[in-house]
Amino acid sequence: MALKLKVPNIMCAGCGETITDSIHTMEPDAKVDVNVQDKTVTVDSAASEETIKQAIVAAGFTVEGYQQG
Ligand SMILES: [Cu+2]
Repeated sequence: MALKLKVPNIMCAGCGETITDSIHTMEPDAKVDVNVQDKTVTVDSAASEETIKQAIVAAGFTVEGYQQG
């Protein structure tokens, strides 16, 4: 299941790495793709959207919404 999350406070590639690391802490097998320009995070994993959202929030970012794809 792929999820695309809008994370408006992504500012640079470093933010993307922080988010990716946080998601991998909870879901080591997740495929994470951060688009700094669009401020979106695409995650392909078996985890629920709530788990992914929590990982992003735990890293200090805000999730504005998500769509299942
Ligand atoms: Cu940054």
